[in-house]
Amino acid sequence: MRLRSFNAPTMQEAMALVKAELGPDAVILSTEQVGKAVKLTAALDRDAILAAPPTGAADLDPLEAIAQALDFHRVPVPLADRLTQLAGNFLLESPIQALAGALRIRFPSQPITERKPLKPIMLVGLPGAGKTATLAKLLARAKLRDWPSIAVTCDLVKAGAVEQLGTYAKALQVPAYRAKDADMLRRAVAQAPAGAFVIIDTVGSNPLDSGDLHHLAALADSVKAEMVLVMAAGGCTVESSELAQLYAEAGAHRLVPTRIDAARRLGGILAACEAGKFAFAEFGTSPEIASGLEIVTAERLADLILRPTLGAPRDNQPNPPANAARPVFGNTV
Ligand SMILES: Nc1nc2c(ncn2[C@@H]2O[C@H](COP(=O)(O)OP(=O)(O)OP(=O)(O)O)[C@@H](O)[C@H]2O)c(=O)[nH]1
Ligand SMILES: [Mg+2]
Repeated sequence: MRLRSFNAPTMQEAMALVKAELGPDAVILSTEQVGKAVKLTAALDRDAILAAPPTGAADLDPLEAIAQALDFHRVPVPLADRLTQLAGNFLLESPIQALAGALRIRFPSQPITERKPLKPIMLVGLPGAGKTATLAKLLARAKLRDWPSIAVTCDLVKAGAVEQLGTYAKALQVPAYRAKDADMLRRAVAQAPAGAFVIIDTVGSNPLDSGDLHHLAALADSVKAEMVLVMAAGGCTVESSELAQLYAEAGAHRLVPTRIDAARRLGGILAACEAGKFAFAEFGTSPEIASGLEIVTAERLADLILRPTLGAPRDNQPNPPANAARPVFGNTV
């Protein structure tokens, strides 16, 4: 069996190298993100690979395991078929590696806190989606990176919304502003030191109401902000994808799925991401502000998708015991 590793900036380029060097019969054994490059390990002798003992929990045919899992999550059939087909290119040792390979191609990952955003980030989404909690989690991550930051809320409607932001901002020692319209938002954002991370909260919106979407687009436009959709996992796939598409049409390009820890089925957020042609930003994986936001790799997402059907328990982040030290919000909640 000839084993070879290939490094390239993108998966497609790595695949092209494999094909050029080993020919069309090469089998992808593993994929790995190494810094900004993709490392792909491939082999030529397919029979030898098939004869090797499986490394994962699955004694099932890997593609069958993937198809079953996608069905369990109610992933829309055309998307499930495409993912399974793509996963076939990453045969055959573990279904997690194969599905991760497919997810990496289909769902780009662009975390907000990987490098300091050049534009203000404006979080939008349905009422209760997790926008304000996500704002606080992003601020906490920015704090860890020593980024100067400011927070602005445009939610002057919900009772307690300003106080909610104020509590988070005070704990993180981040200046916080309220803005009831585009003019005030412009003035608030102008207070930010040069190069600061600017994050904007919005009132829960109704994407079926074009007035709501126009209002969000006007707010974003007034400060050249990037709209980021926040959406709770576990929703109906059709509903999630249709609503996501409306937010995409209003100008959102990235998606923060929240409540991953409390969702049994992830088809809704996969369908939403696909329908809106979004990239995944961070994922909300617990209500904890200090630890509830994760950069979810393709492998971790594949693991989350496959776990229920492979029979393994969900590996949720455990909540810390009530008396455990909470690094950022120790005295505020
Ligand atoms: N389990 C879990 N709960 C979360 C997560 N993200 C947010 N929440 C909870 O979801 C609830 C709503 O969160 P908010 O951040 O207030 O939601 P919002 O979108 O700002 O709500 P509105 O301002 O009313 O539109 C809160 O109880 C949060 O703690 C998550 O990733 N996991
Ligand atoms: Mg809110």
